[in-house]
Amino acid sequence: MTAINKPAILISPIADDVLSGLSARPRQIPPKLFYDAGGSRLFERITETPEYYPTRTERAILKQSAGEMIRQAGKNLTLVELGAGSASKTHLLIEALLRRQLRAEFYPVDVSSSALRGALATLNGHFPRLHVSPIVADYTHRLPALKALPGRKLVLFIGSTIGNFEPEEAEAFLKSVRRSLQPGDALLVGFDLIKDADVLHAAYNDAQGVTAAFNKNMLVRINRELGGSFDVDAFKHVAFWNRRRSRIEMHLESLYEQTVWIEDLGRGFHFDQGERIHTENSYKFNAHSIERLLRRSGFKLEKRWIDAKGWFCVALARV
Ligand code: AVI
Repeated sequence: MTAINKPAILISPIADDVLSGLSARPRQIPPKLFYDAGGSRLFERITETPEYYPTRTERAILKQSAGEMIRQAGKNLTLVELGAGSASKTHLLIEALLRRQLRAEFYPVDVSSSALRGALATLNGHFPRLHVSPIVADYTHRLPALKALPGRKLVLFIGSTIGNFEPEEAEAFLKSVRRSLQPGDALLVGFDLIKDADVLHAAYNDAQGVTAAFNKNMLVRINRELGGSFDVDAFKHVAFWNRRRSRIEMHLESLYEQTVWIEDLGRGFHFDQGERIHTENSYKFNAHSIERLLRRSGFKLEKRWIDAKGWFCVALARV
């Protein structure tokens, strides 16, 4: 008898999120779906637009105060970076660390193995006294066993990614980081601060339209990975400051009444004119909300560094 091998059914890992998100009311697609290779490149381009201040402001704070941050964190540090990507801003902290320690261990954690490979190559070239051990993991689901690592840990969560979590998710996530650490270990987090609505609005509506392309890339990705038939020109990028909830919201708004067929989901989705898909929240903080989030998560805020305009904050918290 000949065994008949059933063909494997290849369903993209984004299928569940897209099906449940587009079936929900209001419709929503989680922001993690932005970051395929094209989306990650578009995000890098956003950070270079004149309007998008967070990346360059955080970098300037690190440039100015990395030495103080490392001194404040303590002696004999082991660095861990969650969502390290290419670890480009981390160079500033590593330089400061290696001015105080002869050798150091660095554990960059990221879902993207290609980003980590890039980080490894550049860091090895730059810092011969640094031992880099990349960890490929989705740290939002399961943190690597940090307790087993040697020395006092300094966990970096920079880039204001904490703002892309819903408040209860941010607290649950920081609690899980807290549980993976020991007393005396430290956490360095980047927070984007509440500021003039015009500055916030411009940062998410850049004149070149890079953020719009980043937002619409979600539809491009669904077309490619799930056989979708989205006409990206039939949706417009919408981003606005929601003062009451202290967040920038991003949406994709249907310009006409239309039905979009998604082959791999075996169904169509009807959109009314003006109907939106909610794609991202980017929460902004103040001194009070930063202190409260850290305290509720089991950390004690120890020191903050803020730029002269008061636009961005890097906070050091202790277990
Ligand atoms: C990655 N994250 C901190 C960015 C932000 O500002 O919330 C993502 C982004 N969305 C639009 N522009 C940038």
